[in-house]
Amino acid sequence: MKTSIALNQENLGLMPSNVQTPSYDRNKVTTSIVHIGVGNFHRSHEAYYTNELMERYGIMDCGICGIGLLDYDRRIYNILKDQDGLYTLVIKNLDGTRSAKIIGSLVEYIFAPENPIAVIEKMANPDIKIISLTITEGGYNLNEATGEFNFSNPVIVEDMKNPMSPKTVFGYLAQALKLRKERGIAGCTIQSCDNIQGNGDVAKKALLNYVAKAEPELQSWIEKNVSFPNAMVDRITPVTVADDIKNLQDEFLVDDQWPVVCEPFIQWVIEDNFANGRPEWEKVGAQFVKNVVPFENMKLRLLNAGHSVLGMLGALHGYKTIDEAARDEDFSIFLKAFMDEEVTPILGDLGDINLEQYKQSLIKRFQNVYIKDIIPRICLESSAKIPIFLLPTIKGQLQGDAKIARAAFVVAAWCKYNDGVDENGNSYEIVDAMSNELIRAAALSHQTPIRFLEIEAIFGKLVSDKTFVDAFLTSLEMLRSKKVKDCVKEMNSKL
Ligand code: CS2
Repeated sequence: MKTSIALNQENLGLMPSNVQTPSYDRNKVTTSIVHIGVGNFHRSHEAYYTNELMERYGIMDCGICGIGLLDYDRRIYNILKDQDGLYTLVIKNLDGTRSAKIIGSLVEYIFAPENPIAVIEKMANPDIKIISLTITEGGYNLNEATGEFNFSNPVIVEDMKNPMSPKTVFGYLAQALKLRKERGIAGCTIQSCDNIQGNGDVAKKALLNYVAKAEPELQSWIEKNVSFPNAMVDRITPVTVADDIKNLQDEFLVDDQWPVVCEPFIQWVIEDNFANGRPEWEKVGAQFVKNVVPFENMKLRLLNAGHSVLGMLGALHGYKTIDEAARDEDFSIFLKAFMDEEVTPILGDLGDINLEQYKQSLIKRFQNVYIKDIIPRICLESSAKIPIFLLPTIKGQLQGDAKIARAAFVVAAWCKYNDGVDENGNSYEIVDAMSNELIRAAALSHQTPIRFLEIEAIFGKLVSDKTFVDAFLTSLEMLRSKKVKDCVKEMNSKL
């Protein structure tokens, strides 16, 4: 058996021919993008597109400097240090074939807890034109129901007190932009890559809210010199598991401590609103448009909500991965009907997008057996996801013909999910910033079902909408008296 080759710059030339390696000279790459949150998604998406620009067009001035803000990021920092910023992207096709590509666009990395000043200086550096973010849906620190910035969050309180050693993205951005202003450096683009409707607008709102209190004199400078394009981002990127590392060693002889696996599909639709220039990502497939809202609506409410549908129902049933749930005929009929009858009518004008094709392709993507996207990844942080992915559909439908039975059923399944045990008696952890509140509300809902909808930061005024409350109560009662699959079968046959 051949031994695998440790991934680093020096060994690139030793990689077998079935591994694609950067053919460009990484020493010539200059950095103009700072990215906060170098998780798997950034590495399968923005860093991939940028690598393609370097590889296919020799465009070398768009190197990325990754930033890790959380203690948790220490691991990726150490690994990228060992691997000279290189990592492998393994694309798993629907027919079981896979390709391995080494990505070279990540050329620097700073671990913020060890060197906050270096991070502030890097973001303020005149060469940096874009600061991009994948900080998760919950990372914008806004109350889901009221949209208000949460100043009582202890890390925000700390950042206000110690501006030069920030902990949050807002603390860092405020100090870096302040330096840019003081030094007469041009503004930049803050580019959110998170799954949020109007992600650029949300990033802007959160930052301006923070700055209004922390650095009030900076507000008008930001308004004039910084842009916040909205974007729809898409590529299903599961958690990396030990088998992925081993398969990469066995099949491609690459010894990578943290490769990224993903599906072949990729999409990035971006509002063309960049304050200080941008890479020509359109050359490698990104779409620049005037209005990204229809694309966001479609993706968040069909793909992300679709994931939550399969995640919640699948978790109760005891499935482990999304593909298992998506290949369950009862669940996939339910999902397609949810998409057709509850989401499609309120998507509005989507121009020349073929929606039927999009929905069919989503179901195929969910069913990709090689992806093995684990259900806990989908269900984690649902308190930040459901209000973005699912509740807008319910609110939209309540303004129209009020078809919400399936969406309300998923909310009820989420309530039951917070009991922390599936229908086979196996318990699981509720990983959520609001886990205490969710678990408490779910427990109370056994006696008084409406308690779950009284979580104001999630449901806001929906708790007083009779149509929604009735649909939720009916679903929860059904889910507490029979198995989720029987409920779904019944709904599939009746509705
Ligand atoms: C998922 C997303 O987090 C989730 O619940 O729906 O991570 C999804 O896989 C991506 O947005 C796909 O583009």
